[in-house]
Amino acid sequence: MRILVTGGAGFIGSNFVNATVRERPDVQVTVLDALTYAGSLSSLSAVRESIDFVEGDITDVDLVDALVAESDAVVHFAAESHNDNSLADPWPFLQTNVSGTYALLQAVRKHDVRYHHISTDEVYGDLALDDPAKFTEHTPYNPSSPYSSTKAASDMLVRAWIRSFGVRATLSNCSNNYGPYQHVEKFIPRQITNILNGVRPKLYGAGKNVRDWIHVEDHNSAVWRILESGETGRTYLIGADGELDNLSVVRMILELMGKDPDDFDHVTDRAGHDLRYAIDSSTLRTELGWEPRYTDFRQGLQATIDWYQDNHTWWETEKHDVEVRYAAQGA
Ligand code: NAD
Ligand code: TDX
Repeated sequence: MRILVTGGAGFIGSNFVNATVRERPDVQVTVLDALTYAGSLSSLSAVRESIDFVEGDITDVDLVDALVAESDAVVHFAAESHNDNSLADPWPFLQTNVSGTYALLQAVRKHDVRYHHISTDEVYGDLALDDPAKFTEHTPYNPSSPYSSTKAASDMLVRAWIRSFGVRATLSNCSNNYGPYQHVEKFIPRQITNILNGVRPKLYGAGKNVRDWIHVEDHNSAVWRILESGETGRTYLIGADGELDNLSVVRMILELMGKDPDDFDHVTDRAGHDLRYAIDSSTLRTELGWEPRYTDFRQGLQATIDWYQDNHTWWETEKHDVEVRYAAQGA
């Protein structure tokens, strides 16, 4: 089987490629990645000899067409992925998330190639803090940010290409991932690397916002399960029942790193900040028999802290640029 992985040098994509090469010797992987600020070839160093790597943009229709023509399946991770960046400059989000997905859909349609679309729970908007409800496959789309609205738009394109052109596609909407190789702009790695640099963690607002954390390896095992056993045309929600408010996460990171749990700063809140995300993944569990393996968040967080501690060179350069950008926003 030959699979094309877009965004394979990013956080989730590189973990997917590393796991695939490790666990599935029968799969030949080609990565297509533009190596934006968020992509790094060093995340693929362990498997570099076993894969084909193409540096290129998913909006390049000729390149995408040629690569899709040679593939049995496409797993589409590539995206502009950070909400704060989408507030500062939405345009790259429109180009990559919407036009890039369009280019891929046209190519899989033309060559009749199986397609899996990676999306987010943020397309559903947010839930109230005191609402026991969770997102399901039937929750109406209601995105809040430029990032989530472009992800919602890309999901809509996939659904239309399934219905109108019979494209053999599945979609998955996953909750917040954590684990190794996550860019230091994101919440958990930002706080870990702040502490490693002797800087206090930065919490947006009061820290009451809730995210539903899942280890990246569990997200990727679900993607493989859907790719192999999912029904085309369907959307699957991926989550591991990991709801926690941001304040608790910051305090846990500080404690695990041997610091005073109150040793953090409150900074300017994100505009339009979604309150709570929560995923009901029962369909994936009952129909496809998937279960997460990382059920102890504290343990997964400790392993993630250890990874950042042991891999300074992976994040040091980006860290400086990211903090300059945050400082300009008062965050
Ligand atoms: P990331 O920002 O770490 O990585 C994105 C990758 O895509 C990078 O390697 C980047 O170079 C590449 N890329 C960006 N624009 C490109 C373009 N025009 N052409 C080719 N490559 C391009 O993102 P991530 O956190 O790994 O997210 C991967 C996917 O998972 C995204 O689709 C995101 O919406 C989705 N998702 C992420 C999370 C999360 O918690 N991180 C949760 C649910 C869904
Ligand atoms: O310094 C910070 N302080 C802080 O309190 C940062 C960077 C974030 N936060 C808060 C904002 C959120 O409530 O932490 C929470 C998590 O923030 P992010 O890591 O930016 O993630 P989020 O906005 O929830 O989106 C993530 O999950 C869904 C990914 O970035 C998306 O790509 C994915 O779709």
